[in-house]
Amino acid sequence: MPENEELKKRKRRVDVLVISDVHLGTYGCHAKELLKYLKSIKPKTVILNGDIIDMWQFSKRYWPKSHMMVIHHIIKWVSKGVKVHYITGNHDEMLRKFAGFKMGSLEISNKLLLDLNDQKTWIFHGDVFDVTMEHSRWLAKLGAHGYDLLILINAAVNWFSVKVGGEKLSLSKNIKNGVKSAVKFINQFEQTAADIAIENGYETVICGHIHQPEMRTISTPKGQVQYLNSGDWIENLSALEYHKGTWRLYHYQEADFQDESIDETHAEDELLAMKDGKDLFQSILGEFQRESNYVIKSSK
Ligand SMILES: [Mn+2]
Repeated sequence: MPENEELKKRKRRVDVLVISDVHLGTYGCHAKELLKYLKSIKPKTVILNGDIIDMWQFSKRYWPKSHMMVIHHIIKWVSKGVKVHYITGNHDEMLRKFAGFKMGSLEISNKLLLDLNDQKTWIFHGDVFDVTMEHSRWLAKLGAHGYDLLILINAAVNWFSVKVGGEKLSLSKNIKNGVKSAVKFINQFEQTAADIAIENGYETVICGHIHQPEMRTISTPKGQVQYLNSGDWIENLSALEYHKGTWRLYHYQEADFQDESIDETHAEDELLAMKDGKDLFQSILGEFQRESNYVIKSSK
């Protein structure tokens, strides 16, 4: 490939990359822009903080090459030994039963606790706040188990809601109800995340889910915490980058990538037709195995 030497030099080093709410498999996903961005950096650790593949809206008809190429790129990182954490969200909750799964440098989990420069950093998607927003503050008092309890409550409420013929409760509906309530919701979300983080003695809390990129300190009478949100790749095209001890909120700018084009000829030719999230997961595992076999062979 002609890009090799020059592009490698230009790749920006990042200690930790956090992206969320990519929603691969939906029309709104800016996969090409994301791919240009991913190709421009060289991360040591990658945290995919939920809703990366949208398995609710996943349709057999819409799975463009650029979407598969994003997965390819991430798998390539895994096969090169880049640490990749896949944290589940509500649109990829089918993966929640795979929490604890490890393969090479890939790991699936529901939440993650990292020590970054002695800063206890708590990372999770955030949909667990949806159905319990008003009551979740007391969960803070339950300490470390509070989050697991939230996951259970959320699953139970959604199960019940679907059983009685309703829909799963989702944030997008709250947003459609008006900007005012959306602003209130976002504030409440950020405040709840901060409260629970402070209660547990975490210095930094990182969420996704509300598609609202953010980086700010939240103070409460009990202390303060750095609240970060990686935003999304539907509207904001944003990410979080941690490098040399500092967090930065990245915003995609088309002008930065004017000369780059995405060569789609290397992607899979067939459109993937899958019945559900489990099939997609199996297919991604297959991709991963193929990619790592290739690496093993070529390193011999
Ligand atoms: Mn979400």
